[in-house]
Amino acid sequence: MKIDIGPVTRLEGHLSIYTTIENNIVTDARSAGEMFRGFEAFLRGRDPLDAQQITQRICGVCPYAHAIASSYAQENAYGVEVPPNGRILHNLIQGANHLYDYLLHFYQLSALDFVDVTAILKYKGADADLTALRDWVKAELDSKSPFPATPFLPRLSGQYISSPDINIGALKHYIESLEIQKKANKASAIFGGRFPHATAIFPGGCTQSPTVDHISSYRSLISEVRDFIHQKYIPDILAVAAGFPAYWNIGKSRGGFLSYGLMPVGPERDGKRLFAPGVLSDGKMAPVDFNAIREDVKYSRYSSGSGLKVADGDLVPAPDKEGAYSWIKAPRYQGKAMEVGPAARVLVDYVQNNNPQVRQLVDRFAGQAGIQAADLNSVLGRHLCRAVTAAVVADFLLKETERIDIKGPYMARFDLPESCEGFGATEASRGALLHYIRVKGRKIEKYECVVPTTWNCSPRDDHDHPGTIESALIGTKVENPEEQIESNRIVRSFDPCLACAVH
Ligand code: NFE
Repeated sequence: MKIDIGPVTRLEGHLSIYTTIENNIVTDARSAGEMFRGFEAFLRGRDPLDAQQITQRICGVCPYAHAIASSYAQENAYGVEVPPNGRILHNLIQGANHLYDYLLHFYQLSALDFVDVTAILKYKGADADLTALRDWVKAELDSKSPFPATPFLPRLSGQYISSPDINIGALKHYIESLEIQKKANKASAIFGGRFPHATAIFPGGCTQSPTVDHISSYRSLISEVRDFIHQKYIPDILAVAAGFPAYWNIGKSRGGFLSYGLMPVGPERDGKRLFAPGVLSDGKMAPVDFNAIREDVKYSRYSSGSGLKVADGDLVPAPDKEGAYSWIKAPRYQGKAMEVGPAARVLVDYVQNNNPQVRQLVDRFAGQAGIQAADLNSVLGRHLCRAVTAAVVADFLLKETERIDIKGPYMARFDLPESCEGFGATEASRGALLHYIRVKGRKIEKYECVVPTTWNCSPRDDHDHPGTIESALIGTKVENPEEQIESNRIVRSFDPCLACAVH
């Protein structure tokens, strides 16, 4: 039986998931991005120094990651030496965006897969936000309109959290988290200039000088976000995990794990990072080699060559291509699908024993849940790894502010070469993000982005091997094939962003 569970809601953009179900098991799954963008095509011929601005428009959720990857690529291409303040300001802007993004993903996009929103109907307290929520939910249940006025109902059938206290607490945090996300965005805008789409990020640093006032405002906002992470976000994730332990075994991807490492901690762009880069495949760790990445398009709506290296990437749209079912390309590392994102980032760091705080948090939470590190490859694992990243990043940002030298330079001086090329790699919230720039005659000759959701939501490759989410869905047992709350939970655990995936 073929069931289309798309367009999947509570994610960014247009994602269709086509499943085949036999005896309540997903025996096949196809992930399809439904909209063409074309950034790589219209970047050609532009001024290279506009790239970190233009590529931010790929997405309104993770714009800074694109600006940072673009800045790194340009620094690499132009041979820029980045002053310590430049590195720190990049990190402060990018890190605050990670914190915002994890809270948004958990509370607004994923929690309602587990939290019973109808528990609010019994709420008798005086909290104005919660009584408003109660009235909304009640109106929605009473109304027979097929077009709901709020994001809460209708919902998929399945088991939800039964404890009224946990449900009401999580709904309260759902509302509070909106204010906290605003604080994270304000913090990044202090140095970035605005949210989204920062004006101040530039290759080699930032156009906004760090003053004592800026630093103390930033610190106070991030401290509030950090408190929320520890007091509400992490306990809520652990409560969901305790209520749905089967989800440590549901949604396992079947390729490797790729992380480019997040945030340089020293002056070297390619030196040590807060989260280490690496490829974890068949239980073995290896350093990342950009030349091992190829993008297949056998099942993607492009007539350009398949299996091209990043630096040779091409983009010729072919909407009616025979057999193609997605606008997303199929990136592969040494021919293999890779999961990217929080679980990959944490596992790659954990296995290399890079960051002691990562190891300590993973061991503590895994001990509480009675799981092994390998079980982080799961629906709950991805949620938990976002929380681990958030805790580590928040502490790091506060320490980074202490390392700013107010009198030091915060931008690099450089000349734009006539011709050059460079790679820039970072971890966006959703995973490994790579930009490549080639400049000729001081204009962009080629620009390529290999983006987290492109890896995770990729279709079949040239050898007919499934993409990461496809592989995580295949084999899943579903109670109700028409609705598949299990498949929805799996897809959302990756936090897909289709604007990024197709770019
Ligand atoms: Ni549009 Fe993005 C992130 C990037 S995901 S959200 O995080 O890069 O593919």
